[in-house]
Amino acid sequence: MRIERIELHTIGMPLVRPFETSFGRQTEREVLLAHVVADGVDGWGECVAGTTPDYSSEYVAGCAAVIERFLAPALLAALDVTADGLDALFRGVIGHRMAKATLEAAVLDAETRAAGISFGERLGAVRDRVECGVSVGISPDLDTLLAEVDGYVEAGYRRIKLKIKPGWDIEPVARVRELIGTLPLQVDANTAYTLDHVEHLRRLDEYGLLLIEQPFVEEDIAAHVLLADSIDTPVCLDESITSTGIAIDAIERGATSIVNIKPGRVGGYLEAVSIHDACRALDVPVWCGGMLETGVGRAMNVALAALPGFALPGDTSASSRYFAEDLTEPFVLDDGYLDVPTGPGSGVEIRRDLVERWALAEPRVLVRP
Ligand code: NPQ
Ligand code: MG
Repeated sequence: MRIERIELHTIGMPLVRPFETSFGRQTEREVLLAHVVADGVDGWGECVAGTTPDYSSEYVAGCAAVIERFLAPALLAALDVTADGLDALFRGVIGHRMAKATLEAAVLDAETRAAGISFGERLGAVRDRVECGVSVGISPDLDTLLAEVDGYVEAGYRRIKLKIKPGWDIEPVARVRELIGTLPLQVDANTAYTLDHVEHLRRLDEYGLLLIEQPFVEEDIAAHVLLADSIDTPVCLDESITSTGIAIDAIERGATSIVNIKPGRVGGYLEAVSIHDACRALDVPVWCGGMLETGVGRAMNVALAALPGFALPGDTSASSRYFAEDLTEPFVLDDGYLDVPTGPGSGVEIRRDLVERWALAEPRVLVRP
């Protein structure tokens, strides 16, 4: 394909409730969207970066800048763009995986729409629906937490994930376990602990958790190996896993026995599939993480989560978990599952009126020189 035009939109979407993690509290989701027009076909990609560089070093305005200055010019200058060729096209830019993933998603969307195939078909999906979990933020108090969890259980979610941090861990886990009985439960620390907490974290073993996600800083694979050796609860890496090579290394060193795959964090859906394939070859189960995506990113994540190695429910929640109104047709839970879209491309249509209504700035329009 030849890319004719790239538009960057930044929008703000109110969250149905504040979402608090060990690194911060969100009340609104700022979202960067890339819209490519290629041979008359539209493609949309969503950037998973947040407003501030707290989950990772990337953030919305930084992604927009690196796209505008470096990635989009490379894309617009190329004579024949394919999703498979983007890795080579973007090789001159180190890192900035979330920015690269945004354009990759848009190109994949355009490519699959032009070919008349779905995202699921393109990536290798083998299921027509996926099992869904939900990520529950840190609450002001235990009663509020229990009420929120109870609502998700009622809604049909098949797995609960609690955000934890020092001072908000054993007791919330104990109380939620008591509330939900044998429903699968896991925790996510978003790097809030240090090796000094190993003995404390061992107390989680009592609650039959599926896994503990990213207890330590992303660079410290060795610390995760130490924890994995002294705790029964499986250790699962999120922030640390930024490529297939790092995933294989972390698995071989014993730092992670389950892997959270987020396409944005690893540079795109094709790298996500590559990590899936590598984990499958090593018999390591994977699951699809979530980054408070709108329907655009959610549709693609649901397609990815339908690949055979995605053995655990993902953070692929319903639209209503985060938004009163989604940017696309809403994803609605059916018996704890979401259907994999079957239409061409991502299979969802973006509501252009909402992109306009929720715009935080004028769109940036980039064209071939
Ligand atoms: C995680 N997501 O698994 C992330 C963390 C996270 C669903 O728990 C803005 C941008 C807000 C990215 C909040 C879930 C975010 C964000 C949380 C990522 O670690
Ligand atoms: Mg996580």
